Amino acid sequence: MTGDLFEGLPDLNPRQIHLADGAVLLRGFAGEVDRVLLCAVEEVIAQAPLRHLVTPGGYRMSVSMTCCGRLGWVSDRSGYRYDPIDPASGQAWPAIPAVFTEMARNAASQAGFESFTPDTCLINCYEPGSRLSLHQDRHERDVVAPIVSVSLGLPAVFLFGGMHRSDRPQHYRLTHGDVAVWGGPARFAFHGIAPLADGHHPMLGRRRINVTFRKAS
Ligand code: MD3
Ligand code: FE
Repeated sequence: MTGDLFEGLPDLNPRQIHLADGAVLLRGFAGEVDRVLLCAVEEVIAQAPLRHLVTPGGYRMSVSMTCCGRLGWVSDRSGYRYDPIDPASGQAWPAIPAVFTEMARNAASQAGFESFTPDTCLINCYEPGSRLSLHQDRHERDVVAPIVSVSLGLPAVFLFGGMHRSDRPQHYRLTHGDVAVWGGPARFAFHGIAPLADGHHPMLGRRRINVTFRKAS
């Protein structure tokens, strides 16, 4: 009967947070599969090592990254693009581990996007001080499909802006196991990650890993 006491009171620690039209944060959604996800990340990194991209403007990014799936995100003097070949190996990117696809599909479904099948994953690795400046993700061919992200390791401050770079971003703390689904109008919001604070995570030490799942091709 204790349930009655709390009925009608706002949930002060919700697991599913509505961020914007089409954007949902699923707190701890990947908490139970974190080890399996990290094993899969390690498998990808063994075949396509993390690297610091150099922006078309000549700056080395503080975040290191790699990819798996049909396409990968590459950058050189000619610009940014999705490419079926890993320039570091001259080979195709590793296949998407089954556990990635399943987790992304379940999260998308939870957020109301049925039958999401990602074909491309980006893996970002942050160390203390690494940051990702405000940007839009608009190079994917399928822009109706959402992007799903999972955070592992050290917590980060996620900056969620509006449709214009100059819109003041809202701040959200993303912690180990948090999954977010970005669809609808939110798909084109400016977003970024504030410089990572130092710390220690039991599984990842001084690192944060973010994996995003997309339909890019
Ligand atoms: C909102 N990654 O890989 S994940 C990226 O934590 C990227 O590494 C960040 O931005 C990271 O492009 C943020 C959350 C995220 C991912 C894609 C989005 C938020 C998004 C696309 C549109 C709007
Ligand atoms: Fe992004």
